[in-house]
Amino acid sequence: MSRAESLPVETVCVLGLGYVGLPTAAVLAVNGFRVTGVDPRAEVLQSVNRGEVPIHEVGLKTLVQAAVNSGNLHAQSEPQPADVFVIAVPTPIREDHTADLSFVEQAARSIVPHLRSGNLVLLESTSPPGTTGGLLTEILAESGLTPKKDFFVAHCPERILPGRILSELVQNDRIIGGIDEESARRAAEVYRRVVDGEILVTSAVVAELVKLVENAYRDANIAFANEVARISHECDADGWQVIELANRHPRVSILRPGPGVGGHCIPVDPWFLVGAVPDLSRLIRTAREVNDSMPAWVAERTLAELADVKEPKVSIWGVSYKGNVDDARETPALGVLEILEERGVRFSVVDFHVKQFKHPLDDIEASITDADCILLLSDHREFALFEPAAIGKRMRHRIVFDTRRCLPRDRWEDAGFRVITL
Ligand code: SAJ
Repeated sequence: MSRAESLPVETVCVLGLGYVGLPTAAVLAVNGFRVTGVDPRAEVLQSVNRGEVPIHEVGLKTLVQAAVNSGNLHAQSEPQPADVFVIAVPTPIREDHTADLSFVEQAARSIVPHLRSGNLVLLESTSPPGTTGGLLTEILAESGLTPKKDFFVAHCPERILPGRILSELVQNDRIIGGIDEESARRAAEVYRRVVDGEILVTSAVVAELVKLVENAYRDANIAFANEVARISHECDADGWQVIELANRHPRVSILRPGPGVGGHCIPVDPWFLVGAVPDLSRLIRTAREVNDSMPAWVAERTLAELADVKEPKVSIWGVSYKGNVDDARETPALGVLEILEERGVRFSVVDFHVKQFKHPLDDIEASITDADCILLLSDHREFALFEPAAIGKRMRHRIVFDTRRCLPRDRWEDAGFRVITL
């Protein structure tokens, strides 16, 4: 079989301009590729083409501006012919925890009419094992072209951490999994032009599993921390101290307990493993269940603290899924607030990063005035800077439940607060 020639890559079409696709498109553009960014959302296209960004991420605006001003990045609603297609669309789970691959399917189908001999298609979206060599390649083959001969496909999972996207995009090692060696070789060539980290080449299914295992590992470690926190609570011990002291052992490294695990990745990706091989992924499933039980536990502990207070009011500090990011979708805060609401507890939410939320966002003064308890759910850096004495003066009761251990405990206790941690 004679393969399509490998010509220097000049044009790239990135499908999906979200947390992964937009920074990826911008980094490719400032490195000399001519990039078309594709997204169905008109408001995203408009803002990108103006050199603005619809999401808050350190340095992203400057990068997108540079990319657009260089003339190398343009956003539009439909794909167009290119040397390389990069798919960076969401892969959520359905209610029943099965993978929803409809965005990958749509993206692949939208590439089909533009697919040409010699093209390379890269799947960055986290996907269940077998997706790249199966579903994706099969849809692309509907073009009439032959995979591994006319066109090439690789899974290059994104591994960037929201809050550190730009540095991690360039510095992280990249796993490149081809449906064959030639696909992997071609994909590695592209990433080598923009990535400082090492390029590690493997098969598509190994790359799929590596990405899922990374997030399942983090989920299990957080679940372990959460379980330790709950066991310690039952034993009247400080769970944070237990973890901190255990971590002084040279071979122990437990993550931080919290009000639950949010975001679009860690609570989702482990289910792809459970779905693929349910009988063999018992630990991974249990970790998910432990982490999913945390919002209810936090809500119940809050209610228990307020049991003797008439018509309590809670000031909620932070609702994003983690500290210092503006993303409140899939946040554990929603689960906590749902229970408080069901029990008729009044609450008022403060978040300096989040712009849109299910509940109204208040200013700090309004939120703490006459409050009986502060319930801190996201560790935004600003919260640690507040003067507890001034906060306490406005409150009815001085109770703070710091689920992230973000506040300087001594200062809050000196100001007369009862400080609760997990
Ligand atoms: N969390 C804890 N305790 C911890 C660490 C995190 O409760 O010690 C919680 C956070 O508050 C948050 C959730 O876990 O609710 C997830 O946050 P995260 O910072 O661990 O991860 P994400 O979802 O922002 O990004 C992860 C990263 N994966 C790993 O670190 C293995 C990132 O590298 C991936 O690229 C990203 O998922 C993704 O897109 O898959």
